[in-house]
Amino acid sequence: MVNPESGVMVGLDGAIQRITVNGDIWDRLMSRAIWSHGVRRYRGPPCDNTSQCLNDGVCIPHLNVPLCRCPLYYWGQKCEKRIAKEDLERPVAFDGNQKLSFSSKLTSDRKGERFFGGKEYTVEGQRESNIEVTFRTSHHKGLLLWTNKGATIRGDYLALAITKGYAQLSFNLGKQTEPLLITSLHRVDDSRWHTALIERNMRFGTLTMDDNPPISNTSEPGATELNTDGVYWIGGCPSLPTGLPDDYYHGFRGCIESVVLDGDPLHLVMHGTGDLSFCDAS
Ligand SMILES: [Ca+2]
Repeated sequence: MVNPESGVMVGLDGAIQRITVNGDIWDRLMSRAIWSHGVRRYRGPPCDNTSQCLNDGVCIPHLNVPLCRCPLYYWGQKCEKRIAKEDLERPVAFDGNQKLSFSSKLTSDRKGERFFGGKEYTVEGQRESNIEVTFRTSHHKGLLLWTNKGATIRGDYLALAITKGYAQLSFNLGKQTEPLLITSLHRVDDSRWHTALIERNMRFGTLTMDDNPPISNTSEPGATELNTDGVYWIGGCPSLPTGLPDDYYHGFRGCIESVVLDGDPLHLVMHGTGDLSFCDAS
C-alpha cells in the first residue's frame, strides 16, 4: 500500500519493459510476480509485427529495438539459422580473421535461449574470474580471449593470448602501470589440445595449463575488481588498445573447442553472421 501522503494516488498506466535491481535483470516480470492484479502482457511496438521472428522465436523488446529470443538450436537475428545438435559442441576453426564477441550478461542461465543484436548491458565490477579455454594451435602468436573497458591498457582488461609459443594471461584491474603477464611454463603451439584455466580472486591471478602447476601473480594494490563492458572477444578483437605485447595484435589461428565463462559454456558456433568452419576433434 502506498502511503497516501506521497501524493501518488494512481498506478502506472503504461508498460514496463525491464527492471534492474542491484545489477540483476528482472525481465519476464509476469512469470516472476508472486501476486498481480489487473496486469496484462503488453503488445505493441517495437514487437508489433509478430512474424519477424521465425521458427517459434519470441520477439522481446529491448528499449525500442525488437529482438528475437530463439528456441534451442535456432539462432540468428530472426532465428532463421539452425544448428544440428551434434555440431553444437564441435571445435571451431580460426584462421586469424574470425573474431567472435559475446556479452557475458546474456550468456548466463538462459537454457539455450539467446538474444541477438542488442545493446550491451553495463556490467558490475567482478571480484572473481573463472575462465576455461580449450584450444590447439601450431602458431606461436595470437589473441584467444579479450575483455576490457576504455581505450587504453591503463583501463581494466583481461586477455589470454599465445605469445612466442607460450600461453599468457594478462589483466589490469585499473592500477597497473606496466602490463601484468603470467606465462605458461611450456610452449603450447604444438598442435595438441590444451586447456588454459584462468582463475582470479581479486588481485591474485593464476594461469593453469593442462595438468601443470598453476602460475600466479598479483596485480598492483588499489583495485580489486575487473570492470568491463561485459563483452568477451574470442579469436581476436578489432579495436585493441596500444601497449600490449606485439603478439596480441594477431588473430588466433587454430581450433577452439570450448570457452567456459564462470561455468557457462559459450556456444561459439551459434554466433556471428559469417560462416564458421569446424575442426575435427581428434
Ligand atoms: Ca577495476
